[in-house]
Amino acid sequence: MDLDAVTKHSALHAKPNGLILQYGTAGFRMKAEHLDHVMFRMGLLAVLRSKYTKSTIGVMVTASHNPEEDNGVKLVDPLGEMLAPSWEEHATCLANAEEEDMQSVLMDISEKAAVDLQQDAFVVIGRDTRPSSQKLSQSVIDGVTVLGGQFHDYGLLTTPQLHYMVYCRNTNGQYGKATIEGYYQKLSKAFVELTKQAFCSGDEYRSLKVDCANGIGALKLREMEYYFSQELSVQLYNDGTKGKLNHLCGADFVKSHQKPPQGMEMKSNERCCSFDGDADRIVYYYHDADGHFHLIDGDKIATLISSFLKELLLEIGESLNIGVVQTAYANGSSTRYLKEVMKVPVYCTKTGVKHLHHKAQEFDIGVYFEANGHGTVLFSKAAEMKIRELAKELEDKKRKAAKMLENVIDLFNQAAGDAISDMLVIEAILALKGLTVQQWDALYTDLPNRQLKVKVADRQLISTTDAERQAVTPPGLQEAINDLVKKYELSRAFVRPSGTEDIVRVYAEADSQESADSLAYEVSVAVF
Ligand code: 16G
Ligand code: ZN
Repeated sequence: MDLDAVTKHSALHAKPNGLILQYGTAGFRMKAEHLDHVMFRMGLLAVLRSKYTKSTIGVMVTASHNPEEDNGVKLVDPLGEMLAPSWEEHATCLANAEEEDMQSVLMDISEKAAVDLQQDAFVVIGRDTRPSSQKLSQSVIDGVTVLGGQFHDYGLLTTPQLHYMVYCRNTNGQYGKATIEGYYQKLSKAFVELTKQAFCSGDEYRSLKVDCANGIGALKLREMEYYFSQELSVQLYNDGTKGKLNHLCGADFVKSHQKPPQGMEMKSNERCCSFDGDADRIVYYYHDADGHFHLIDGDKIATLISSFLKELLLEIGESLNIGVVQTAYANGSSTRYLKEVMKVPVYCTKTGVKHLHHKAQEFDIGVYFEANGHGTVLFSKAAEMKIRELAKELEDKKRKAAKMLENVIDLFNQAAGDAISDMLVIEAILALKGLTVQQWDALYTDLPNRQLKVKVADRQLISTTDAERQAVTPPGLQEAINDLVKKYELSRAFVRPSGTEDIVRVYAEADSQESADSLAYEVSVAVF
């Protein structure tokens, strides 16, 4: 490690005085102008991580659904997962090191983690369409090269595409080809194969309006469209040619405001969906004949997908276990429907994809979605092998079901929640089952709910347990929430400190919107 070179280059990416950051659920995220030093340092860290894991590591420059002025950075681990928690701490230390301590902090991390410094390092880099992203990704590259790491810069990619590239590269191409064409071809082939089986292929199933949040999703969907345009035609809105990234559009806007994005022309009962700014989240929606807006969020996506998978498993007669993973934000109706009607086991984890992903790995087939639309389905290696065998061995209907499952495995991004991949899965299922968007929506009725943000002096005073559903501190808070919840029917409420903003989040649901609103309000008063 040429520490003098590090010092020299680090000075060119100086840390603003007094700035302290933490590597959180979304990596580092803040105003782009303060991030140059973080990018350089994450380039350094990616090299150490790559040496340590003897694998390719990914660095993604994005701030997802945040405003255009923000940016952020996340490291991607060898199998396409989020960075391991112990290294999140190293990331935080390195990002906060004063200039004169850079050498010692780097040495410290290398020693603590027992990094073999002689090992080669390889880092792949991707970025979203923010004006600041290109320059910031150059700073990452500067960090990588100063430590002697090799790199490949993919340039513009969606976040899940970068996860895919990392996964492909570390599995010797077994998962797929680590190129953008490789990604398009793998997913499109699976999608085309799957939809071939659709007996309901009338026009109404074949077109979809997509709000791309004025982000990278538009570029990538446009490139990919050609590969599946025979089966599905997509009309892109908020494609970045006019509007501002994430401004009044995108999955986060639609989910939190419960209304359509600006610029979308919605006819009644037409299927529409929104990606977020880095295309790792998706939500669907439509206007009914009366002009009412209906949101179909991650919970309903998980339900549609799980029921489809369960039917296929029944068809092939294999007892592979399936589990659904949600967070505390999952609508109570979805949890009840999954457990009681569909009879699938449901688990709740803390907010943040890494928690859901980790839990989902425990099952043969693990379905995970956050209500905000981030999720995917994971197949264990054993389940995948079994399914691929059955697709060869079985006959007739069983074989057809096994083949469909095989295509579903290929269509889901096994490394991360992926708006493009999820969209194609959903479109295939709707076509195969002959379901309209209203029929899908009618699976169950969401309980009215309300989310509020509360500004407090120190949000860390609130700590939680039971997958964030119970407050442990401050003393008395949980008892107060319990008393409030008792006043309403079908009610539930929780509070948790946000991992991405300096606020406390309150969630409440109840039998009517009025009740949910007032319960949320009362709980936020109890927090304050
Ligand atoms: C991050 C998480 C997302 C989570 C959100 C919660 C990842 C890739 N992203 O964006 O899953 O829903 O944080 O934010 O893990 P909050 O802590 O502010 O509520
Ligand atoms: Zn995102």
